[in-house]
Amino acid sequence: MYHYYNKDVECMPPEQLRQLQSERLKSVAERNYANVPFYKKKFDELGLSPADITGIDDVKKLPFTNKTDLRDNYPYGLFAVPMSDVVRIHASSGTTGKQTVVGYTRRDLDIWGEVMARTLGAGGVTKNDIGHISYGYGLFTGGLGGNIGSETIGCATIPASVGNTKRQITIMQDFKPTFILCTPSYALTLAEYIEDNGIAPESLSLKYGFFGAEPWTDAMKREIEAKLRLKAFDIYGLSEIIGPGVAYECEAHEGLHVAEDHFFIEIIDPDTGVEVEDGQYGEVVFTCLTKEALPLLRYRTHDISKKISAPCPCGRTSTRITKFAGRTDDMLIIRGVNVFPSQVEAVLLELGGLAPYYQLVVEREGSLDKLTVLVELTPKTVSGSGIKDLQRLQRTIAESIKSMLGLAVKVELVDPKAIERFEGKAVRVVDKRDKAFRAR
Ligand code: DLL
Repeated sequence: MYHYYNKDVECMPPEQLRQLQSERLKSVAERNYANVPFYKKKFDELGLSPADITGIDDVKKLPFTNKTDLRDNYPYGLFAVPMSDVVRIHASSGTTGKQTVVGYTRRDLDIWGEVMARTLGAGGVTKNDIGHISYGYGLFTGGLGGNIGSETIGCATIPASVGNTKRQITIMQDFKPTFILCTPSYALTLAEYIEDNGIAPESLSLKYGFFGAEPWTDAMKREIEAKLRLKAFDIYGLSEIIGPGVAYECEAHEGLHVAEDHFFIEIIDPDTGVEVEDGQYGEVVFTCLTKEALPLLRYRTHDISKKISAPCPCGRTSTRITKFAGRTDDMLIIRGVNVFPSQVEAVLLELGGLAPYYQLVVEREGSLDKLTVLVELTPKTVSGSGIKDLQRLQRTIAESIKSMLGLAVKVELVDPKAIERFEGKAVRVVDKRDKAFRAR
């Protein structure tokens, strides 16, 4: 049996959904043209009038929006409502450049509550559950996004935020939350803490966990499920679109459902901007259909996924996409081979005997790029292996990565706990090359 927060909308007949999207697209094109000078200029340059947008297929006529457009119009230049209608501001720091500022009207917050409630509801959460939110509260959208979804369903909600792992575990033991939200890397940190301190995972009474904000593999998911004894769900989103709640996994665990009555999705070839064939990987692009404060048009996420055309057994009708492989800008190009950290993660966790912590270090030696994979051993592997076993393990890892990626890498085994632990998003790549050599 599948669960839903808003079954009527989530399982709406496809023609009705298209009709709704068409009406909403017309309205959002008009609002942007009338209220955002940046979009008016873009429309005018393309010789496009809002009246040319007559249905959802006309989305292709609209201009793309890039992160640089938000930065160039920092902080509020792309807002489509007066500041007096804005009730919340978030920002995403990013790794380079100025931060990106996003705003919400009261109605935008209602939409956020709705899509996050759908996300949690798809995992089976009801108002009888208790939620523990361990995403950061603050300008990052994870904490308050989880919070609004949990409260919208009517769950008792614990705004634990990140950090102080010992305290988090005590809260879980005492307050008995039944679900948790945090990054997959922090879920592993929590799992490690209870393991190290001899705490039984059952004493935490968690039934489900909603993990996202960074790429993670199915192997990582199995690891988290086994260690925390819960069902793990992938949740996706980005601040520019609304925060978490843009797409979510259901109990079929076969990809993510996009909340497409609010966020229209296209998947394009990042080089040409043209939509790829269904089932091909490409860059995900979203158009906000209902947002008021920042209704971005064709926002280029740099995230890579593909559409799944077969209907989902759960009956949801909106577009379903595969788990995210990574971002175009996380992709390393090493001697011509494209490498996503998540591919290395999948290899490592399949092998067994290794801790789920790793880091990719890229250096340039002469004219060649060199990739070193730091792999953390588990205490059990360390105590139970001699030098020869460890050398064999090192070779096996290098060979498995070579057969998966077609790339020779150097593998370094490191002691348990040698790799940094993260409370928020993990840093998987250390790029020591000069900027000029990075394929970004
Ligand atoms: O990370 C919003 C969020 C919070 C999503 C909590 C899920 C849970 P930003 O900080 O703006 O927003 O970062 C957005 O994170 O473009 C992806 O590259 C990445 N990302 C988010 N969710 C996933 C996921 C939040 N489930 C960027 N899988 C996005 C892979 C993800 N990558």
